[in-house]
Amino acid sequence: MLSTLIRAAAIVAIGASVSTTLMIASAGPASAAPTEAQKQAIQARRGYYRMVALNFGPLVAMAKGEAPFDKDKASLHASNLELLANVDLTPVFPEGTDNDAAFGETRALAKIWAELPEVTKKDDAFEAAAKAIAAAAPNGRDALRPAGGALGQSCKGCHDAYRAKDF
Ligand code: ASC
Repeated sequence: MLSTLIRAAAIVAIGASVSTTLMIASAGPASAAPTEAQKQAIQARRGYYRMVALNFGPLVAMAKGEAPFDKDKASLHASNLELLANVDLTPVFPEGTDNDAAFGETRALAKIWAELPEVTKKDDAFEAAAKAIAAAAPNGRDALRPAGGALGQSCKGCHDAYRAKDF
Protein backbone atom coordinates (compact mmCIF):
# COMPACT_ATOMS: atom_id res chain seq x y z
CA MET A 1 0.00 0.00 0.00
CA LEU A 2 2.63 2.39 1.08
CA SER A 3 4.93 1.49 -1.79
CA THR A 4 2.03 1.87 -4.22
CA LEU A 5 1.36 5.32 -2.86
CA ILE A 6 5.01 6.24 -3.09
CA ARG A 7 5.15 4.94 -6.67
CA ALA A 8 1.98 6.89 -7.55
CA ALA A 9 3.43 10.02 -5.97
CA ALA A 10 6.65 9.53 -7.90
CA ILE A 11 4.74 9.14 -11.17
CA VAL A 12 2.76 12.30 -10.45
CA ALA A 13 5.99 14.10 -9.55
CA ILE A 14 7.67 12.95 -12.77
CA GLY A 15 4.59 13.94 -14.74
CA ALA A 16 4.62 17.33 -13.11
CA SER A 17 8.27 17.85 -13.82
CA VAL A 18 7.86 16.77 -17.43
CA SER A 19 4.97 19.12 -18.02
CA THR A 20 6.83 21.94 -16.27
CA THR A 21 9.76 21.36 -18.59
CA LEU A 22 7.47 21.43 -21.61
CA MET A 23 5.86 24.62 -20.42
CA ILE A 24 9.25 26.22 -19.95
CA ALA A 25 10.35 25.01 -23.38
CA SER A 26 7.31 26.55 -25.04
CA ALA A 27 7.36 29.75 -23.01
CA GLY A 28 9.89 31.47 -25.30
CA PRO A 29 8.70 32.69 -28.66
CA ALA A 30 5.20 31.22 -28.26
CA SER A 31 4.30 33.43 -25.31
CA ALA A 32 5.57 36.52 -27.19
CA ALA A 33 3.55 35.68 -30.32
CA PRO A 34 1.36 38.57 -31.43
CA THR A 35 -2.42 38.31 -31.16
CA GLU A 36 -4.65 38.51 -34.23
CA ALA A 37 -5.39 42.17 -33.41
CA GLN A 38 -1.68 42.94 -33.15
CA LYS A 39 -1.05 41.20 -36.49
CA GLN A 40 -3.78 43.27 -38.11
CA ALA A 41 -2.23 46.45 -36.73
CA ILE A 42 1.14 45.45 -38.22
CA GLN A 43 -0.47 44.78 -41.60
CA ALA A 44 -2.31 48.09 -41.53
CA ARG A 45 0.91 49.87 -40.56
CA ARG A 46 2.81 48.31 -43.42
CA GLY A 47 -0.01 49.19 -45.80
CA TYR A 48 0.12 52.76 -44.57
CA TYR A 49 3.84 53.06 -45.28
CA ARG A 50 3.33 51.42 -48.69
CA MET A 51 0.82 54.14 -49.47
CA VAL A 52 3.41 56.71 -48.43
CA ALA A 53 6.07 55.13 -50.66
CA LEU A 54 3.63 54.70 -53.55
CA ASN A 55 2.89 58.41 -53.53
CA PHE A 56 6.44 59.53 -52.89
CA GLY A 57 7.97 57.43 -55.69
CA PRO A 58 6.48 59.37 -58.63
CA LEU A 59 7.48 62.68 -56.99
CA VAL A 60 11.07 61.48 -56.64
CA ALA A 61 11.07 60.39 -60.28
CA MET A 62 9.84 63.83 -61.38
CA ALA A 63 12.26 65.64 -59.09
CA LYS A 64 15.16 63.63 -60.50
CA GLY A 65 14.05 64.19 -64.07
CA GLU A 66 13.45 60.46 -64.55
CA ALA A 67 9.83 61.28 -65.37
CA PRO A 68 8.48 64.45 -67.00
CA PHE A 69 7.05 67.01 -64.60
CA ASP A 70 3.26 66.73 -64.56
CA LYS A 71 1.57 69.33 -62.44
CA ASP A 72 -1.66 67.39 -61.82
CA LYS A 73 0.20 64.20 -60.97
CA ALA A 74 2.63 66.01 -58.70
CA SER A 75 -0.21 67.78 -56.91
CA LEU A 76 -2.19 64.59 -56.44
CA HIS A 77 0.72 62.61 -54.96
CA ALA A 78 1.92 65.47 -52.79
CA SER A 79 -1.54 66.17 -51.43
CA ASN A 80 -1.95 62.45 -50.69
CA LEU A 81 1.33 62.60 -48.76
CA GLU A 82 0.10 65.56 -46.77
CA LEU A 83 -3.13 63.72 -45.91
CA LEU A 84 -1.26 60.54 -45.02
CA ALA A 85 1.21 62.41 -42.84
CA ASN A 86 -1.70 63.84 -40.87
CA VAL A 87 -3.14 60.44 -39.98
CA ASP A 88 -2.90 59.71 -36.25
CA LEU A 89 -0.87 56.50 -36.22
CA THR A 90 -1.68 55.47 -32.64
CA PRO A 91 -3.97 52.59 -33.75
CA VAL A 92 -1.25 51.02 -35.91
CA PHE A 93 1.47 51.21 -33.27
CA PRO A 94 -0.01 49.19 -30.38
CA GLU A 95 2.35 47.67 -27.81
CA GLY A 96 3.63 44.21 -28.68
CA THR A 97 4.00 44.88 -32.41
CA ASP A 98 7.76 45.33 -32.52
CA ASN A 99 10.07 43.03 -34.41
CA ASP A 100 11.02 41.09 -31.28
CA ALA A 101 7.38 40.24 -30.56
CA ALA A 102 6.51 39.69 -34.24
CA PHE A 103 9.78 38.65 -35.79
CA GLY A 104 9.53 38.31 -39.56
CA GLU A 105 6.42 40.47 -39.78
CA THR A 106 7.77 43.95 -39.10
CA ARG A 107 11.01 45.88 -38.96
CA ALA A 108 9.73 48.25 -36.28
CA LEU A 109 12.27 48.21 -33.44
CA ALA A 110 11.09 47.87 -29.83
CA LYS A 111 12.97 51.12 -29.19
CA ILE A 112 10.02 52.95 -30.79
CA TRP A 113 7.83 52.25 -27.76
CA ALA A 114 10.64 53.10 -25.33
CA GLU A 115 11.25 56.47 -27.02
CA LEU A 116 7.79 57.58 -28.13
CA PRO A 117 8.41 61.34 -27.61
CA GLU A 118 11.45 61.12 -29.93
CA VAL A 119 9.51 59.12 -32.50
CA THR A 120 6.67 61.65 -32.35
CA LYS A 121 9.16 64.43 -33.12
CA LYS A 122 10.31 62.52 -36.19
CA ASP A 123 6.72 61.99 -37.26
CA ASP A 124 6.12 65.73 -36.80
CA ALA A 125 9.11 66.39 -39.10
CA PHE A 126 7.53 64.09 -41.70
CA GLU A 127 4.25 65.98 -41.35
CA ALA A 128 6.00 69.34 -41.87
CA ALA A 129 7.92 68.04 -44.90
CA ALA A 130 4.72 66.63 -46.40
CA LYS A 131 2.94 69.96 -45.93
CA ALA A 132 5.85 71.69 -47.65
CA ILE A 133 5.89 69.30 -50.62
CA ALA A 134 2.14 69.75 -51.07
CA ALA A 135 2.73 73.52 -51.31
CA ALA A 136 5.72 73.12 -53.64
CA ALA A 137 4.44 70.40 -55.98
CA PRO A 138 2.30 72.58 -58.28
CA ASN A 139 5.21 74.98 -58.82
CA GLY A 140 7.39 72.88 -61.08
CA ARG A 141 10.39 70.65 -60.88
CA ASP A 142 12.76 73.20 -59.33
CA ALA A 143 10.36 73.64 -56.40
CA LEU A 144 9.69 69.92 -56.13
CA ARG A 145 13.33 68.90 -55.94
CA PRO A 146 14.30 70.44 -52.55
CA ALA A 147 10.91 69.59 -51.04
CA GLY A 148 11.36 65.97 -52.13
CA GLY A 149 14.85 65.88 -50.68
CA ALA A 150 13.57 67.19 -47.35
CA LEU A 151 10.75 64.66 -47.28
CA GLY A 152 13.17 61.81 -48.02
CA GLN A 153 15.37 62.99 -45.15
CA SER A 154 12.41 62.89 -42.80
CA CYS A 155 11.70 59.27 -43.83
CA LYS A 156 15.34 58.37 -43.37
CA GLY A 157 15.51 60.05 -39.96
CA CYS A 158 13.10 57.50 -38.57
CA HIS A 159 14.41 54.52 -40.54
CA ASP A 160 18.00 55.03 -39.37
CA ALA A 161 17.00 55.04 -35.71
CA TYR A 162 13.90 52.88 -35.49
CA ARG A 163 13.76 50.39 -38.35
CA ALA A 164 15.66 47.11 -38.44
CA LYS A 165 17.76 46.61 -41.56
CA ASP A 166 16.17 43.22 -42.22
CA PHE A 167 13.21 41.24 -41.02
C1 ASC B 1 11.34 56.22 -50.50
C2 ASC B 1 11.06 55.11 -49.70
C3 ASC B 1 11.62 55.31 -48.49
C4 ASC B 1 12.25 56.65 -48.46
C5 ASC B 1 13.66 56.63 -48.01
C6 ASC B 1 14.25 58.02 -48.02
O1 ASC B 1 10.97 56.39 -51.64
O2 ASC B 1 10.36 54.03 -50.02
O3 ASC B 1 11.60 54.50 -47.48
O4 ASC B 1 12.11 57.13 -49.80
O5 ASC B 1 14.43 55.80 -48.80
O6 ASC B 1 15.50 58.01 -47.49
